[in-house]
Amino acid sequence: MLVSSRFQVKIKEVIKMAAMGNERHLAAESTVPPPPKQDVLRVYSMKFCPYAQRLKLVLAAKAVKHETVNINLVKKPQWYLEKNPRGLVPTIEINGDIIYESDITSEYIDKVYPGRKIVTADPLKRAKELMLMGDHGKIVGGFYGAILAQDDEKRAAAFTKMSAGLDVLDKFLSNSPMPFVCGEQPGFTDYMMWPHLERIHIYLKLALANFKNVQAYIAKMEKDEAVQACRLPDELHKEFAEGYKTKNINYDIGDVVEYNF
Ligand SMILES: N[C@@H](CCC(=O)N[C@@H](CS)C(=O)NCC(=O)O)C(=O)O
Repeated sequence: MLVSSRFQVKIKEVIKMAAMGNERHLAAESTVPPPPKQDVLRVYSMKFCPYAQRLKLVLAAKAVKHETVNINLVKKPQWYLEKNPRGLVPTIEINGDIIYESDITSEYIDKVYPGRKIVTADPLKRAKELMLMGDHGKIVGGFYGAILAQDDEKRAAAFTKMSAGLDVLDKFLSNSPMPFVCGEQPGFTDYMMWPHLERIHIYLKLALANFKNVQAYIAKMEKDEAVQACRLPDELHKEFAEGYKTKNINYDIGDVVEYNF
């Protein structure tokens, strides 16, 4: 059967979007979903959350099957706070156990599921990656500062902060013979850093202007299969960021699927 190329693009787009989970975001009035079935991994997420995306990238890189329950973080259900008292996503639930925090859940997944090992095993390399992650905090802080800045002074301060972190990453990349922070292919640290870099690349591009190594690195990361699987359309990201900025968040934009618990 002949399938039009426009239709194929649409299918590709739907597959890509599905990795972040198109499930409706459950809000305060929702009832607690039944627990996941035996050995089924459930991820509590939010489609546009960069921290949930870290975990989703690791799940995609290791091809770990899971189900997604999306949470409305502005109107959080009480039942969700009982699972994760911090009220943040991501959280995972499996066989009655709950784990939260993006780095902790991602590292747990890497340890217990088959597939390639994502966390760098070499202690010296890992220590250097952890120091880099410390500086990545400046990129993250600057990123939120830049989105929420109400005036030029605050925006400039946020860009300065972002630049300080990007400068460290740029130098790290220029001093490394490897294409990715973790080596020949993206690993844990690449996936922990990617979601905020992706967003900067999508809607704060100017911040990257002076960092040629970071730009080249982003271009390489964009070709990674896990990165592509977790990529939402730029327009949707921009729409969400606009709602975030104006405190008028709509989580259920783009495709939305209902649950069949
Ligand atoms: N330290 C957490 C941060 C997660 C986080 O901030 N997630 C945001 C969504 S992107 C959230 O749940 N926000 C809800 C809130 O702040 O109440 C992690 O690494 O998982």
